[in-house]
This record gives sequence, C-alpha cells and structure tokens, in this order.
Amino acid sequence: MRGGVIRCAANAFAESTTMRLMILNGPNLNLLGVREPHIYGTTTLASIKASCEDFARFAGAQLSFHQSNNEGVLVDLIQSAREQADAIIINPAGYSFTSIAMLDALKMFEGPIFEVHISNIHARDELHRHSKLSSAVKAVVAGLGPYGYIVAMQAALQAAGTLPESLPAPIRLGPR
Ligand code: CA2
Repeated sequence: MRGGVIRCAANAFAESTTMRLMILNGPNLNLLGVREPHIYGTTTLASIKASCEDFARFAGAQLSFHQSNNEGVLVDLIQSAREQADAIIINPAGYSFTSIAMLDALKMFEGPIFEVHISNIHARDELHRHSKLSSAVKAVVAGLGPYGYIVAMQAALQAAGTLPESLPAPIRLGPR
C-alpha cells in the first residue's frame, strides 16, 4: 500500500494497513432519492455517503467521497487518486457511456478500480447498456441498489487483505 505509516506494534515494526479508498460519483447522482425513484430508489447520496463512512470506520479504512456534474473535475479527482488513494470506487453515471477522458485517466491509476451502478445497466435501454469505462476496471457491481457501494468497498478491502479479522472467513477470504 502506498503512503503507509510506519508504527510500532508489540516490539515489531509493521507497515500500517490503512487502506485509502476514493469514491467518485458522476453527474446527476446529487439528485438521488429525489427524482425517478422507480429506477434509482429513494436513498439519497448523503445517506449513501454516511453508510460508506460507517463501513470505512468499522473496517479501519480512510475514505474520501465526491460527486461532480463536471467531467473535468472528475478527471482531476481520478488524477489526484494516483497520490491520494489505494483504490477507486466510481459510479460514473452518464459519463459511463461517453467519456474517453475519464477512461484515459482511469487507465493511468495503478490500483484497483471498482465501477458501481445502482441499477442493472445490462437490463436497461441501449443507451444505458454499454459502459466505455468498464475496460479499465477490475470489477463492475450493477443492480444491487445503493448497497452496491458497500459491496464494492468490501471487495476493495478484501482484495487488499485488509478486512477486519472479526469478520467470518467466507467474507474475509471467500471459498478456499
Ligand atoms: O445505475 C446507476 O448508478 C447509473 O450509473 C446512474 C446513471 C445512469 O445514466 C446509468 O445508466 C446508471 C444516471 C444517474 C442519474 O441520476 C439520477 C438521480 C435521480 C434522478 C434522476 C437521475
């Protein structure tokens, strides 16, 4: 993990395993819970953020959570993740289907990237079906509603081996 802090633990020096997660949300997701509840549900983005912060606290991870309606701002945030995050979780929303600039920026990030969609984009109309960004990510979570953000956080921490030991083996390690 980049940027780890060296700390003393039980007479041994160990690198801190604090995982830095950056969650990015694209255009219009600030309106979640307010419009089109039949597709995107009634949960607001503020509530998703609070829930992600709760899970990060439980897991001992660092979290930064952002939303922007501006493609350039999202590109800048993805670039900043090169120094400031170990993994990216991104719901690119409408930019999933259009943004070569975000695809190029994501390709320059060295850590794992998890793409989240609240709805199952594969069951949507032609316009909302094919994400241009998926080729640059490790995994796509789609159709689990807002819980998809927590699943993506869990997957990022699991891949890094930093899920809390208090969790049962199937969650921490999966099938052996
Ligand atoms: O299911 C998702 O998370 C999406 O990324 C959401 C995008 C859509 O373009 C993707 O196909 C799937 C749209 C986000 C728009 O957010 C709204 C929120 C409330 C009301 C209307 C739109």
